[in-house]
Amino acid sequence: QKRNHHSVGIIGAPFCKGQRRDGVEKGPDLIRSAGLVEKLKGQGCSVRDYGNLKFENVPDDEPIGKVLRPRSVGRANEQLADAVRAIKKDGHTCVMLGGDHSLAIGSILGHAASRKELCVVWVDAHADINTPLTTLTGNIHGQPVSYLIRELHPKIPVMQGFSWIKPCISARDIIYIGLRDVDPEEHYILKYLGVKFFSMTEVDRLGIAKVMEETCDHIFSKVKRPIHLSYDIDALDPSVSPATGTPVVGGLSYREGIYITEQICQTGMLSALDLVEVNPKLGRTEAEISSTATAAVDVILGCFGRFREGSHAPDYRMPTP
Ligand code: 4U7
Ligand code: MN
Ligand code: MN
Ligand code: MN
Repeated sequence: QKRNHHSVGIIGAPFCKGQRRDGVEKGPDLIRSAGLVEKLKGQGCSVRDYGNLKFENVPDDEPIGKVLRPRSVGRANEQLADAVRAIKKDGHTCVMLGGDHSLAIGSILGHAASRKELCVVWVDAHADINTPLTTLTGNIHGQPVSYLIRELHPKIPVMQGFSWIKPCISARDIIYIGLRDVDPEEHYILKYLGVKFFSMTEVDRLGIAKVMEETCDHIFSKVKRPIHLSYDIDALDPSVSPATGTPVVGGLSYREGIYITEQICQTGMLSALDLVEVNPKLGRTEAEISSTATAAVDVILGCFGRFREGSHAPDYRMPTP
């Protein structure tokens, strides 16, 4: 375990149109106001905050089939992809603060523009792999993965706002942790493609340590490669992070959620991180809002070298009397 010299670039994406509940666009500012930048600097990271994106309003954004607000989601992700590409070009590990999980489309595509060989670790209660034709809700935050996987490309209809999107990963390049609310159509897709996943059942059976060992074996089976960690706060149990749009009981404990980040950090390969689905408006009390914000910040800190055992500067010397 060596001392931090992470260089972090933060981009806020106050976007909510990938789902129906407002408030998730307030996620980036809530996470910042819980002290993210100061705490990252306090643990030795250099940080550049690129601020929040300003998303254009797309008028007349009628549904296409079941899919809701496709042009707004498509355009927002195009803007985000450009921003992430620029942050990677500047040499940072990119942290995207959402916003809803539809933003993973732009974040991963922007990342892949410079790191073609990337792999994705998707930490979520949900698989987010519905296609526009399997979705029951029409919400694009339940679909982002389907647009990114090459093997699913023949199953994706052409949609306005999405023509710039070219899939950038194979089914073997993504791994899930924390699943516990998967639609039947999504379960079929996971099995049909042979996608690797650790649902909460595997977390229970193996324990989080073995899950992370096997995760690293899987993603680094040939060579070590850049990791895109897409972390939906609803992966954590709602007792830890209640202020989110689609909470599901029986989630990761705070400790399991943080352990994942410590292990990803220790690979030395984290190249981009999404922290999404924090919705301050869905906290029923101030305590619920602040525990969700704290969990989000702690997930990010864990990704950048915070170890629970503590740490010290290599040049530290004890005071002598
Ligand atoms: B999240 C759902 F039907 N599968 O498609 C859907 F249960 O980004 C949920 O993981 C999607 O929060 C959840 O709408 C999206 C539903
Ligand atoms: Mn999600
Ligand atoms: Mn989810
Ligand atoms: Mn959710």
